[in-house]
Amino acid sequence: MSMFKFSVGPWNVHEGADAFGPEVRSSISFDQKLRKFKEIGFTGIQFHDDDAVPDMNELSEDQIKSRARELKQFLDEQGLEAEFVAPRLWMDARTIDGGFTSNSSADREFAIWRALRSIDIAKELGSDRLVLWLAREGTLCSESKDPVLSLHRLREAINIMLAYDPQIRILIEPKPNEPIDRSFVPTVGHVLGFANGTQDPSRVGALLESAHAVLAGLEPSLEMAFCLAHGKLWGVHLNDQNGLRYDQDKSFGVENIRSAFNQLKVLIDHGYGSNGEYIGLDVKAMRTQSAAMSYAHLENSLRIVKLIESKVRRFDKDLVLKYQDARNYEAIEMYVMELLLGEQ
Ligand code: 3MF
Ligand code: MG
Repeated sequence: MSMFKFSVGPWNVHEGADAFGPEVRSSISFDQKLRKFKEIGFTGIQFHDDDAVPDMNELSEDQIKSRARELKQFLDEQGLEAEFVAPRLWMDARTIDGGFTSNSSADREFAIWRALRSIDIAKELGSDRLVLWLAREGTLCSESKDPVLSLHRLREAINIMLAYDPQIRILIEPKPNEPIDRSFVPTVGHVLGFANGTQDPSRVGALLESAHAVLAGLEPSLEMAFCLAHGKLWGVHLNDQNGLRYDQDKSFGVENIRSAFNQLKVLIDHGYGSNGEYIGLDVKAMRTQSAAMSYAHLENSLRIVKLIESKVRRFDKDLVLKYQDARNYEAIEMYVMELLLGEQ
């Protein structure tokens, strides 16, 4: 039995297109995905704004809210909750150059419009969390944007969001690269520094994705620890990543089981979840898989989280304390390896 509640985004079940090839699996409807998520053990849903309200650019602000209310009713009927809403600021023609840091003022205004509508949708869905994955807030060509001005623009945009709704909390999900070459806010350390310069730092925190930390050359469990030490870890996207490659979103723990163990250990040791935080997954099915296998990576990741969670709970703290006192770190290392290999 897990102590945690789990969340997932509809984009985690997808048709398998990548940068070099088209879809390989048929589409599954949104309602069908949500029902299946519930069946396999998720209670929270992560939404992009237009997952929640398709074609929102065509709708008035009132229409957007009323569509969101209809979705809330469906979620209630299914026994599901909205974990967060995130504006999808990387698909539209107006966000080619980024959203909040675009060089075009009209495009920046559009990005802010989407962020405010995302707040409206979150409120209708009963969530106080807005997630910003700053997909294109950086450069492909270093000299194409003034980095300091860009960060001022980002801060101004976030201040507008904070002022728009006094309850909303903003979770920045940093990623060092992809689709851009270099991000202006690449790690959670940057997020927390940046949060301090906003109008209400107490409402700006972080969502840490394991693979994004690996892409920055950092250890995800320590990135989580950094946020936990500041009371700022408000969301996680557990997954895995084989070193410095394209963003892989592999099932949790399949590349680095010791890191996966330490991620869950730091979360459990420091009470993650006690303020309603979800264990979110952000995993992709391999492109080789058939439509019948569309959910296997999610089921596998959930099972891996639970198996590792039980290892963390069996971790012999007294024994390790003794080894720490004796500075016998080889013994700690071997103890952890035996625990993970089923010999303890
Ligand atoms: C990209 C991501 C994103 C975010 C999502 C919610 C598409 O690497 O991780 O997934 O998680 O936009 O913020
Ligand atoms: Mg993510």
